[in-house]
Amino acid sequence: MKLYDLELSGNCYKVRLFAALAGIELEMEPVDVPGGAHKQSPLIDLNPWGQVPVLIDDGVVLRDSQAILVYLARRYGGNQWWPDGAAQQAEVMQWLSTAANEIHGGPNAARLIDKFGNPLSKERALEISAQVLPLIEQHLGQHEWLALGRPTIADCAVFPYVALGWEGA
Ligand SMILES: N[C@@H](CCC(=O)N[C@@H](CS)C(=O)NCC(=O)O)C(=O)O
Repeated sequence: MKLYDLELSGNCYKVRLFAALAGIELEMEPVDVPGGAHKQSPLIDLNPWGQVPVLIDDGVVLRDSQAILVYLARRYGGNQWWPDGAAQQAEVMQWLSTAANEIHGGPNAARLIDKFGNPLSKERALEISAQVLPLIEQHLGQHEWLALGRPTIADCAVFPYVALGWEGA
């Protein structure tokens, strides 16, 4: 199983974190994103979005860290990480959406501006961060884990950009 990876990427971090916790072996394929390799073949053929992470496993090609987490957990991780029940799956899914939406637009965007010079609105990134981070703080003040009272891929999706948040404070 091959992961097209960028070490500094929080989205790639999500996949590496879960793989490490679940004991899934990844063949790492570093992508020279600063040099533009993600916009060229072979990456662009695998992911027309021109982004990492990309996972290849057994003929399956996947982009998007949340989708990769669901795939890996479902196929290799067991029920504890991605449960079968409708309500339980939706509870985890709420947090995957938070990672892809508010955390992406908040702490991730602020870090992109400060660390990589991306031309995004810092004001807007901090505004979104100021909305989402207290909600996470409040939730974790009352729950040990984000969903289901145990570690799930929700934690793997949310943790990296929150932990790296100080790089875009
Ligand atoms: N929704 C995607 C976003 C992926 C993404 O934004 N990847 C960044 C690295 S963290 C990237 O490849 N950026 C280069 C670009 O967009 O040109 C995910 O969750 O994996």
